[in-house]
Amino acid sequence: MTIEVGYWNIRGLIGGVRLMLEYAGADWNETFYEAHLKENADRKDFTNWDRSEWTNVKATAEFQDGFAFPNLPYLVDGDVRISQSTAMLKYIARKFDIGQKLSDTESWRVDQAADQIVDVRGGFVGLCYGFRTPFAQRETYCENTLKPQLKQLDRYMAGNNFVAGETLSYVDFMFWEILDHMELFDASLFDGLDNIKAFKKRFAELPKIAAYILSDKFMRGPCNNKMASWGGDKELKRTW
Ligand SMILES: N[C@@H](CCC(=O)N[C@@H](CS)C(=O)NCC(=O)O)C(=O)O
Repeated sequence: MTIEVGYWNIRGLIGGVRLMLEYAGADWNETFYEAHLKENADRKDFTNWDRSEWTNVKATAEFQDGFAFPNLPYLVDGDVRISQSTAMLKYIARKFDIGQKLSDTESWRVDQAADQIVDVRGGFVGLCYGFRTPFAQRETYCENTLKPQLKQLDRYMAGNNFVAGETLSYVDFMFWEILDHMELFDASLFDGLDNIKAFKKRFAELPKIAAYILSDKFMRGPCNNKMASWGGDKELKRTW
């Protein structure tokens, strides 16, 4: 049975899910939704974006009754209907037996890192869209918040091949995905962070991942939706 996923036509929260579906060799298919700017409207004002391609689908009985929490991204696998990107990753990992035999230490390392990565990612994405930190404050945000957070994550990876330790698990997919967005935003964020750099390379060299990244199926950009101050275009242009 084909696994169906749906999301905006960006990497955003689904990039890690795409990586894992490819790594697992799953039969999967994706529905893309687009936000459209209303005529002559200011693109930075979020209310000027018409999201009806998705909200019309979200309003249907199939989505309102079929999902506990209708949202993007979502996953449908037969009778299984899941939203929440981390729950989707964990579902796919269980289905394809990825990282299911963790030691006690590996288990809490994965759980702890998953929550931390969600927090760090939320801050970074909130900067890219400007809804948590004004984009004009990116330099101070990177120096005072993001770089110290990355330094902690770098220390977490010291002596470990993957986030758990030796075992690849769902959290590696969400970690690599947001690290890739950050590297595309500003590669110098990783200066001096040799453990993060080594992890990023190691993960990208897993044969299934390497093949996917090289394929036409892989989306390098956009990382974010079109109203973002960075990452909303395919080319991921820097405007500063
Ligand atoms: N915690 C959720 C966040 C979901 C979310 O914020 N989705 C955004 C895109 S990143 C959205 O546009 N949702 C559509 C909606 O609100 O209907 C997850 O990890 O999946």
